[in-house]
Order: sequence, then C-alpha cells, then structure tokens
Amino acid sequence: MKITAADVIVTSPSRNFVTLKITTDEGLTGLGDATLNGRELAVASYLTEHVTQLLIGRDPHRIEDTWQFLYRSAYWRRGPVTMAAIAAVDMALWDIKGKAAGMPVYQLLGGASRTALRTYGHASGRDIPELFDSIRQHLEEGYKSIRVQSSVPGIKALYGVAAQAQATGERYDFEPAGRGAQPTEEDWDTRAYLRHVPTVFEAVRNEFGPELPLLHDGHHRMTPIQAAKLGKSLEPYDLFWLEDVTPAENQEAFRLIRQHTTTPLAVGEVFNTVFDFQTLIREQLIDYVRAASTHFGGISPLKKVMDYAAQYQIRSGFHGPTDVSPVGLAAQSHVGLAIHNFGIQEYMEHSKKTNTVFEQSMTFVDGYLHPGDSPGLGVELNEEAAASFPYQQAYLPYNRLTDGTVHDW
Ligand code: CS2
Ligand code: MG
Repeated sequence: MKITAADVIVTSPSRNFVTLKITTDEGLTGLGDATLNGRELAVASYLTEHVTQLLIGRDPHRIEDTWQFLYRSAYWRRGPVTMAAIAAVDMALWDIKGKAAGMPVYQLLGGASRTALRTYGHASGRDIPELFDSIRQHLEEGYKSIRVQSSVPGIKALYGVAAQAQATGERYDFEPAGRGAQPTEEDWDTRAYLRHVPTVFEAVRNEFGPELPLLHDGHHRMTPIQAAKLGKSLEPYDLFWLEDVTPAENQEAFRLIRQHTTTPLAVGEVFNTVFDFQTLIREQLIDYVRAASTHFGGISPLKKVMDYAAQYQIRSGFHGPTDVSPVGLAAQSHVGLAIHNFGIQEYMEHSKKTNTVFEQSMTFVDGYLHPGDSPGLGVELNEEAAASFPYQQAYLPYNRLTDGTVHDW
C-alpha cells in the first residue's frame, strides 16, 4: 500500500478544527487531528508546507518509522505546532492500519482492558446554587465524576465558568476560543481564589455527600507554595485530582508541592513529549498524565508515556476538551481502552454542528465512553459539511492581575 494524497481540512463548526486526511492507492483513508486551539493555521501550514509532500509514496503501515522520520529529520524537535502535526499523521496511519486489518485501533494496541472509559464532566456556576444545578444536570446525564469550577468573589471574569445559565444550551460557552481579531481579557487574584475554593468544595460535599469523585483545575495560576497550600486546604474534601496547579516547565516545582499535600495531582495538557513528564513520572510527583493525543504526537507516544508511567502506578487522565476534535478524542479513547493504567477520561460533548462534520461510532452511555468497534478510529469526515463552516480567527482569553500584570493561565 502507498500513500497517494494528504490533505489538510480546516473547518469551524462552533470552533476551529484542523484535520489531516491521508489517502492510499488501495482506497483506504485515515484521519488525524491537528487542532491547536487559537493557533490552528500554524499547524495547518506546517503540514501543507513541510509534511504532506513527504508522505506521498510512503507505506502507510510503517507508523513508527514515519513518526521517527518526521520527529528526527526536521532537526527542530518538539513544540506544540510540530507535535500536533506529527500527531495528525500518526493518528491517520493508525486509522488506516485499523481499516486494513478490519479492527478498531484498540484491538491493535493489545485489546480492551475494560468494557468502557469512565469520564468526568464539567460543572460550573457563578454562585453555589448555579453550580449545584450544573452538577445535578451532569449527574442526570450519567456522569459519575464531576469537575467543579466556580466564580470567585472579586474576580470579574474567570475561565472555566459558564456565563450562561446551563439551560440555554450553551453549557460550555467558556470553552470555544473567542472569535475575533483580539483575545478577551480576564482578571485574576490568587489570594481571593485560595480563600474561596475550599468553601466551594465544602458546600459541594455537604450537598452531594462523600462518594462523588470531584476534580478541580487550577489552570497553572499558582506559585508552588500557593499550590501546596491549596492542595492542603482541599484535603478534607477528598478530591479525585487537582489539575495544573503551577506551570510545569519547571518540573522540579512539583517536589515542593508533593512534600506538602496528599491531594492527587494531574498535569500535562500542554505537554508535547515524554521529556516534559520525565522528572514528574520518575520521581512520582504526579498521579495522572493529562496529555492529549493531539498535542503529544499521536497514539504511538501516548501509549509509550503510559507504559513508562505504569512503572510508577501513575494513571491516565487524557485531556478531552472540545478543542480536541472527535478524531483526537477517538484516538486517545482507543489508547485508554487498551492500557491497564487508565484513570479517567475528560469528556465535554462536542456541539451538534461539530458532530455533523465528524461522523462517529463513539458512544457515551451512563457516564462511560467507548470508541466503538468500527475498523480504525471510528470517525469519518463529512467534507461537504466541513466546507460549509469556514475558519474564523479565534483566541483563548488571557488574564491580568489587579495592577495590570499579565498572569499565567
Ligand atoms: C482545560 C481546557 O479541559 C481542561 O482541563 O484546561 O479547557 C483548556 O483550557 C483548553 O483546552 C485550552 O485549549
Ligand atoms: Mg485543564
């Protein structure tokens, strides 16, 4: 078999997605997700200008060789743009291999280690009653674990909190990057946040009891000692995990946090390679690997980092927001189904528009996700529908402290 075409499709059904479609001389096609939220065209251009011509004529079965070729031959390794482009190629080749074998990709990765993937959903509210409504709605929909984000008195605009009442249907209105020529500005006050968050979890535990697994995302906004303080103050509420408490470019920062708290830690949604996890895993400084197949070079490296993590009893918690396309979500769901050290899968349903463009065999039943048993990844692109949603420039928001300083997020 030989690759005869590699096309990049940019579409914006509710939000922007970049998809690579690889075609072979035997008529089999494969899809890969190359979406980098707010920087979509950089990856599309990396693929069309530097990668697609290298694929023509190659044997699509040689996934590992193609991955190593793209990673090593460029000389310039790593980084989100490069690794999202390589991820798309890797996923598309696994998709083709699965179709050629007549098997879903998880079978090629060793077969299912469980019947389905337990997920967590995103509840949020501007105040406690709104948050409780959001949690109840998620529980009614079958979610068994809940991420809790809430507004903080003194902070006017905070990422991760839906501004609309959940009933409007725009339940994750914070998640699509804002469309327009400039990013929107939010604000941040760490002291106010650190004071408020434990009171929110106390209220949630009082209302929903001790059993419900609860998660929280800190979006990299604390220093290590502030992060340690938050982990410690949340210990009475028994979190499933506390995510991205501090920027992790400096992996050693987690030694300090770990010495102070037993709250489980999840890190890695912005990581691109195993090297970003090296110290965190080897020194057992985290509990969950948050990488996304799309930003981590695809299925092949995701499986490898999880095999490394398994030696240290560290589990998966792959990044599954709506900016990971249905192709990327399917790719990591096949990995999650196959590995032994699966932890949980983040799941935010894609919009109806998105689901008309990406036709999927994925199912979500009673809080459990399954990639389906179609050969390959189980996602097909409706190119006509894709063409009806042209790209729109979009940015993630950024935030400033009260004195005007740009802050981490
Ligand atoms: C978040 C995401 O899902 C998460 O945990 O951190 O909403 C993240 O901010 C976006 O995916 C950024 O692209
Ligand atoms: Mg996150």
